Amino acid sequence: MLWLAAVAVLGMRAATARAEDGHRLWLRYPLLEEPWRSEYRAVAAQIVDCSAARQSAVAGPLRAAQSELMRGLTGLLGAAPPVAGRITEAGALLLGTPRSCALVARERLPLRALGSEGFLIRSLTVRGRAATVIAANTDVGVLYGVFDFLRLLQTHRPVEHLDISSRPRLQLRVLDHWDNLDGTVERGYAGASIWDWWKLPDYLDPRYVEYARACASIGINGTVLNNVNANPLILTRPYLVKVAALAGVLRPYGLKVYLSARFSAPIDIGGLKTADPLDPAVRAWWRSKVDEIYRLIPDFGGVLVKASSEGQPGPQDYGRTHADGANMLADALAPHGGVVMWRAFVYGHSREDRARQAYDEFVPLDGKFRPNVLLQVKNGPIDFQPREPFHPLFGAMRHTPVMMEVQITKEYLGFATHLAYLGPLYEEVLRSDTYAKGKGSTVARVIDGSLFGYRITGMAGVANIGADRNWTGSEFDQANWYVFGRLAWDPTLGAKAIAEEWVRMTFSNDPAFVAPVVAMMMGSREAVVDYMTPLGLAHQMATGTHYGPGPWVADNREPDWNPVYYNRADSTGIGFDRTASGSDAVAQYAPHVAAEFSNLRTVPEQYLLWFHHVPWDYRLSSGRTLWDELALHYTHGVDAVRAMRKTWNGLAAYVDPERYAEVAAFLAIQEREAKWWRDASIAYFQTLSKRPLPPGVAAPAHPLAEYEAVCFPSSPGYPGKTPACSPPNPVIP
Ligand code: BDP
Repeated sequence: MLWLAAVAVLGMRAATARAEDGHRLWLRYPLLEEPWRSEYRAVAAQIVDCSAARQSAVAGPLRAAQSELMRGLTGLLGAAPPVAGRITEAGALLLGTPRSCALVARERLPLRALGSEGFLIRSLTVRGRAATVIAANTDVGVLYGVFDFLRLLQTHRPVEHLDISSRPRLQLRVLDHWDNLDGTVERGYAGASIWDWWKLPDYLDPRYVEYARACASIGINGTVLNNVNANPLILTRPYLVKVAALAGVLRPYGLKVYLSARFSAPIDIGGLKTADPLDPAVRAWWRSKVDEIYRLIPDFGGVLVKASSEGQPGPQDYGRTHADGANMLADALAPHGGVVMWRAFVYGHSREDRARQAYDEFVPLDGKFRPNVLLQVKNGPIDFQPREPFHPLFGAMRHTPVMMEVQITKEYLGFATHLAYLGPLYEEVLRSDTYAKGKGSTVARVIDGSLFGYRITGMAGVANIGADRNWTGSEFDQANWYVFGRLAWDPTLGAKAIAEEWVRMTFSNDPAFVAPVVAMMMGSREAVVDYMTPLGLAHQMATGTHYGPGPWVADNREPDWNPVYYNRADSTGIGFDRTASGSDAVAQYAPHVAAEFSNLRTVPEQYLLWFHHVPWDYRLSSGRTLWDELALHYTHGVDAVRAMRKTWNGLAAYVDPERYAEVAAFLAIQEREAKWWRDASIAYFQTLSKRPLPPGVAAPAHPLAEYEAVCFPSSPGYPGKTPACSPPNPVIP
């Protein structure tokens, strides 16, 4: 009988519970258990709507803050606390700015240092009653404060004696969507674009608000709506009207809209014969185009530009410099307060070493850019690899604000089905020391402006968001969106602490779940490095799709599209000599760093083959030969994924069945493909090293030819491109 009753209760629960499809991200607000529910109820017994002018009735960040607080508390506490115009009981929550709330003004809180986006959360006593105030100088600051307060509740932190103040260290915290107007997403693995250009501006998908809430909850304050490989049509009036409609939805959440601009737009849509940045007609065209944009979107953020790179038009087509191009746009935007984010991702193919090019092109231009130009530099000198050393432009541009671009989408890290938490990757770059002004000149201090006194600062992440129900194509990829926002707010935060926050909010606060999952996440990126590109290897991915191994690929038209260009493996050894005896790219770093990287004895082993061509029998710090160590790293990568699977298999009891099953299935894919990477890479490199595998390392399961034959007729994230292989053979041996 008891058993039957239990089954019935469980059945009812299952029927009423909302299916967990990941859609609510880290903003699930599930009903808290005791003792937290009672504790928090005491602190949030009442919400005080102190807005004298009732500004909160107007759509804007303050109203968004109030409704988020309501939504959060209703979920977490089981019922919404009453709202009153003044404090009537202990445990009141006050939110507002000194302007919107007389009570906040009366408390004389130290708000000045918080700037225009920071917030303060403080426990205090008002007229003898315990209260908590969430205050800021601006409404959007209040919104960020509310999300922070809810985070405390969601992660079971004490809230009786709060004294928190926080302000973002970076000004522009931006998502770059590589979304095309036809709804596809370049390097997107979460389905179609979330922007439904066809139905805009008349239909505003409720998803846009959900997106804005998620972004605001982690402090993201800007979004570039379209692909850097930009379609000029986005700048035509019909599309600008659609953009304006989106901007209207995102604005109450503190999100500014930016667009990627195609440099040749004056020709493409303006009917001019040239896009020469020094041509008066071209300059006038951009000025009037920008004026038009601001008439529609008064708080438009500015433009992102990929120019003279990978076949995109740019100032170099007219014999002009990047500074000429960027300044022309900057001049058009300056009267409106807009910025230009000019990308430093440039490469042409004649180069001996692609890693050198951005530095060589931009360093001579330092000081020649207008004050509203930021140079947007990828974290590493090549292209979003599982691991790269930091880009030498960090620390080299003293007079030009440099912002960092990272990829949140996992183009080179196994798409959505490989679990790789990118927090450690971002943290590794941010903490790298450029030595530009001696020890302690970290990349974080370059981009937060404190090293060189930049007046504008920022960080951009290439979004991993799509129309999939769970937004990012996998549950765990949500953590990469999350950690990007948190680190852009404060680059000194730790990847591990952020992972823990995310796990607690997204899944469970149970320590028996949190600890192993955080450990799994923290090791996951290194596992990918090991099974794909250990010891400083890079760009070993198959052509075009960048999915799966292709270390043997040598048949691309352009040398630097070929993995062999990067691995330089031959019978003598492997690795790219970037020291003085090779391309000397190492000289682009500050002398202290250059000395460390160029010396075989001091270069960190994780960058060994990035900087050096090393004989197969060279002995590493372990005492083992390079060949043995390489084989072991590949194998460790596979073992690590196996261990992740085992961890997850033991956690079914803590997760809803839907999300549990998805993660389990993806980990199975990852294990199979990690082995594919290991086997294929070892099979290929062994044809050159001609050495036996060390003890404990299994031989590849299949002959090299079978790995070489794998190629996919279509793959996500590479829209409209013909497969770079024939015949198609998507069978992984
Ligand atoms: C590469 C991608 C390509 C992008 C390019 C970029 O493969 O799709 O267009 O970066 O950042 O990683 O512009």
